[in-house]
Amino acid sequence: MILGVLARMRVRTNRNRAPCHKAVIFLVMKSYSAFADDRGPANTTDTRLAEIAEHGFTVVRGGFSSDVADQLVESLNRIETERSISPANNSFEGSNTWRIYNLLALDPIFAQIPVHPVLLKVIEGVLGRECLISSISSIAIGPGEQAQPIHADDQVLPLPKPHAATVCNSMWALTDFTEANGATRVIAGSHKGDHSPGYGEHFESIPAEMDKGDILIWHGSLWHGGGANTTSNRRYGIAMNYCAGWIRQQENQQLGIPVQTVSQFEPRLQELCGFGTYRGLIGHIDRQTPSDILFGTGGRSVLWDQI
Ligand SMILES: O=C(O)CCC(=O)C(=O)O
Repeated sequence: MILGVLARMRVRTNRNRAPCHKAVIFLVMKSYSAFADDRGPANTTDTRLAEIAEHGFTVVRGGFSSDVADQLVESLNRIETERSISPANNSFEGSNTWRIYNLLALDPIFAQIPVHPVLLKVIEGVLGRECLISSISSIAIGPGEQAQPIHADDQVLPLPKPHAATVCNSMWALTDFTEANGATRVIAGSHKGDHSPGYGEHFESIPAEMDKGDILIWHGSLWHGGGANTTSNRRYGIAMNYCAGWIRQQENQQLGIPVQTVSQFEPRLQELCGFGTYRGLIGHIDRQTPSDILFGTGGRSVLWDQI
């Protein structure tokens, strides 16, 4: 099956050595746009999981409609104006990049994103059913932005690499993502390396070009970064990030989102925000599941009562 995936990707396996301590051969692809359109029954959760295991990433083509993309952009533009959001102006978040964090607190329109059925199935396959939202933010890369330093999203975690995925992230293309407008750049196979990239170093990478409505999903150890935008338009994306249920979320969803807002979420979204427990144990309050206390759901027992 992997051979089929490689054929579809038209990759060159020219055995460029990655800048790793341990020999890891990264695949060098000319362009991610070489991916065939993968809508259709041949693309199952299993084929996507196999791509992530092998290359570190996959793309769901046509994951959401153009109308949804436009509505999301409209909401982001409104929030940006209302909150006078401006670029953070540091080397990681960028000087011409508009980021809006904690989106679930800001507009109900974002509640559909974490529970997207195709995306969530893949994430659960990588991180397990008890995964959590790590963060959900928008990233609008503006004209003139430089390429972001290549990094791995799990590189602050003190775990020897390579390790099983603790983080699995996605990028929703709200506009077309092209090499020119700052499509996310990835280094295929880099999630298998024994370390994270040195900050600010140069690495050969390829642009994950996508049509508006596509979703890029990657293993948290994959080396990647936002691209430079040399066009005169913004590249709008939503970074929908998840983590395993047993590590800390990047954005604090329990304190960051008003409880009244969370009470309106569907139960699965409440769980993803961290109002459940991991294995009936981690995150309990006085032997109870937080959502049972707050929203009167379930009455789920603590692990110790189940053994
Ligand atoms: O904007 C992008 O394409 C990637 C951004 C990213 O990787 C990050 O900010 O961690």
